[in-house]
Amino acid sequence: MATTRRGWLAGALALALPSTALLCRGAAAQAGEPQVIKLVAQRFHYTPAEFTVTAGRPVVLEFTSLDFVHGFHMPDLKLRADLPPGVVTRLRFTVDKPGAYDFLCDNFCGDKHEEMGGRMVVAPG
Ligand SMILES: [Cu+2]
Repeated sequence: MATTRRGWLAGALALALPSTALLCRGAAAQAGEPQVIKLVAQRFHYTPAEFTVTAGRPVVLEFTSLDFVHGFHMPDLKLRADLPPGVVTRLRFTVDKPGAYDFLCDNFCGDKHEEMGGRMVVAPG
């Protein structure tokens, strides 16, 4: 796990270093730092159900499930993960294209399972 994390950090740094031009743009100085979004999964919703990230910057979604192995699935980005309770599950990615990306629970979790979903908004960088 630690090796994977270091590998990912090295990759993020390798991507960030050539973009020194961005450092001249104030807030964009953090272009290589991940945007960490904490999400809680619980029958039958994600909290927050909607959140916003910035295009072109790494995103880390940190999930905690309170009650069930929910399934996070964002079809348009081909992202998915099982979310077992009791552990933090992380998904790392970068989205270059601004827009709205819906997500849902794809592990049947009960009578309102079909309502369990949300939306990630990607704002222009
Ligand atoms: Cu669910």
